[in-house]
Amino acid sequence: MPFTFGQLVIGPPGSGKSTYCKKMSEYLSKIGRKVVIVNIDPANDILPYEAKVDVSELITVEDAMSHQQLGPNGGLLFSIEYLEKNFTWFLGKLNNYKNHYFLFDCPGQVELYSHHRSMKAIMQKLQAAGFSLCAVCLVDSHYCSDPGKFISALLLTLSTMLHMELPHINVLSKIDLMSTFSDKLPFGMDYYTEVLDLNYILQYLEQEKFTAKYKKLNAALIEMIENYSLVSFLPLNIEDTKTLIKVQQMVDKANGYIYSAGEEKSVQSLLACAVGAQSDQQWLGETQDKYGTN
Ligand SMILES: Nc1nc2c(ncn2[C@@H]2O[C@H](COP(=O)(O)OP(=O)(O)OP(=O)(O)O)[C@@H](O)[C@H]2O)c(=O)[nH]1
Ligand SMILES: [Mg+2]
Repeated sequence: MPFTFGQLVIGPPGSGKSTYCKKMSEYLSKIGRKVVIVNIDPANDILPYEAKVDVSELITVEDAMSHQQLGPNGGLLFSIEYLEKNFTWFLGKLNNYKNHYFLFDCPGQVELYSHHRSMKAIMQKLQAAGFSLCAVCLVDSHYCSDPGKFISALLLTLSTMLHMELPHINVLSKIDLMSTFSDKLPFGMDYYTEVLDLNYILQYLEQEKFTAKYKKLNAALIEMIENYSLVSFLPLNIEDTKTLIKVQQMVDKANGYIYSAGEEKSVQSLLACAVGAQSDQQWLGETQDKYGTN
């Protein structure tokens, strides 16, 4: 069975998921792919793109809230569970777009990816139906401005990677804004993207007036994150096509798109990825210089 390729675009609220789907779709269309954006955020009422498949045709958060007497968060979780129950409807909609590349724009409720079971179940069903997906997890670079926030973002990212069990690319979004808070960054961008020795950031946390218990907790969290050694990020400014291409190349490798048969540009893409891999450090250095975070 030939694979259908795509990206599951996830991350905390406001991290840039919908904007990423719009820009990635524009870029992929330019290089000749037939792209479909699927909105699976039932609270997304204003979309910056045309969603060919939209979960709000099935259910909206307002429906869930009023019929089930739930608050906004409960309504969202109910809606995703409802989508899981109505997977046949969902797959039917997706199947209208044979030979397309899919971008799934997701809600910002992070519990959906870190421990709730429905989103994972939907992805497993899609994989069983022939979809080869890569999770693209966007994290706002503003989290780097505070050591405690950065550690919590790392922890969330790690839990998401372990829970979703998908090929996974983490992205530090809005790096164009990093220079506006560079006075709060004790390290260069590579420290945050490569997740270098976290004991250094612990020292900055310890300068703050927190309790001994809080410091001990963070030391234990850091040790766990480092032991897994799974989390790193690609920097992205959505208006900087170079950074978008880098993400696309890594995603193509992760979901196997570059190895797909019948893809005209597969050799070209393979070469592009190989070249990218050789100069990763150089590329990161250039990006760091460009965004003034050295
Ligand atoms: N400066 C800057 N702003 C960005 C970038 N990417 C997204 N934004 C802005 O960030 C804001 C939130 O973007 P969205 O795409 O709506 O974020 P989202 O993750 O879909 O948000 P929710 O769906 O509410 O969780 C918008 O104002 C975007 O224009 C970026 O790379 N740089
Ligand atoms: Mg959105």
